[in-house]
Amino acid sequence: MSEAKVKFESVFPRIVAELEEVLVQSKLSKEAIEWYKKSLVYNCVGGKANRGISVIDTYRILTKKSELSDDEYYKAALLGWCIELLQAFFLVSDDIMDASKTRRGQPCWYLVPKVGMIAINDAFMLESAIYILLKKHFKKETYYVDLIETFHEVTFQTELGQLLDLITAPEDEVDLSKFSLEKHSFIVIYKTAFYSFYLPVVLAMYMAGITNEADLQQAKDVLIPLGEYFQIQDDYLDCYGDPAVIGKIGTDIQDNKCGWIINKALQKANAEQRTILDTNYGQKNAECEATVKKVFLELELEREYQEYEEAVVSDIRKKISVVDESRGFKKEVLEVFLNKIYKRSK
Ligand code: DMA
Ligand code: MG
Ligand code: MG
Ligand code: MG
Repeated sequence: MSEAKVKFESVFPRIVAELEEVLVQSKLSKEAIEWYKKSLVYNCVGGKANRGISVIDTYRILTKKSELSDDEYYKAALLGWCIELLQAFFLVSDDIMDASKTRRGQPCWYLVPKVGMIAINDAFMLESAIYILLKKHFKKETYYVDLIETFHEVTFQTELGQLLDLITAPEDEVDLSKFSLEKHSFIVIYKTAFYSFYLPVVLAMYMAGITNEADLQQAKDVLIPLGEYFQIQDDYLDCYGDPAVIGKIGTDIQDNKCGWIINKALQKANAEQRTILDTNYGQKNAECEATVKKVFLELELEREYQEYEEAVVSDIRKKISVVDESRGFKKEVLEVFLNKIYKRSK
């Protein structure tokens, strides 16, 4: 594990203790307190924590400080953990809605014995923790309201994205003619790019005091395409990734998802292949899924993906190269982000 991640994770027990204290103050039973702690640990730890660590990396770059004081580190890490809590809230609910089986190499939270649909309330409580922590640590800051508004706006954008993702993938009505790469792009920008890419950077910008409208816009102009690329990687890995490496078993084909791979397949398929896709995509059984994957193989979508990746990365690098650093924003923030995800396999 990287040094940055070890340090970031070492902060988490303190966050759990702070949240536990709120329940103690509210006189909750020991059983309830233990439940919440278990949900926090199970759902927040064990991932890559890229989003959370990016807040700290970005803050360091923007303030030009290679070493942060303990206090400063804790504050940046808190914002990072607030994103990880938001992510946990989305993932617990996403796994129920997508009928997924595993996450981060273990059963999805709703599949853990005795949890079941209590996971829905647990998801809400993961989200609520964000605002408890923000109030406790940032209430006195001039940018407190900006933090809260940003979390609320980005949460709503993600929920809009999840709504589109779900209604574009009805369980009982497979109609591939409704899919398109344009729809896909819209869905993934909303469901992934805002909270995974724009949010970590904008939080660090608020903390560093670099909040000129033009700089927020510059950040967004690169981070949204970067987030779109990241979700296309996620779509690719759903089909071609190794479950032992990505920690989850792909569900997109059986779930009738309007993912990148099927959209590329639809562009390239001949009439015969199209018929096979029409009858096998979105069916809840492994044979149909395997048949779909066979067509994907014929269509050489892996090569298609590699070409896409090179093209999009070169485009993003161009966008980064014209970023204006005169007001305090830094290209390096974006370069670091891109390098973290380029050619990722998990
Ligand atoms: C991810 O969509 C979006 C959110 C908001 C969790 P997804 O269902 O493709 O994610 P995963 O592949 O991790 O289940
Ligand atoms: Mg999912
Ligand atoms: Mg999903
Ligand atoms: Mg996915």
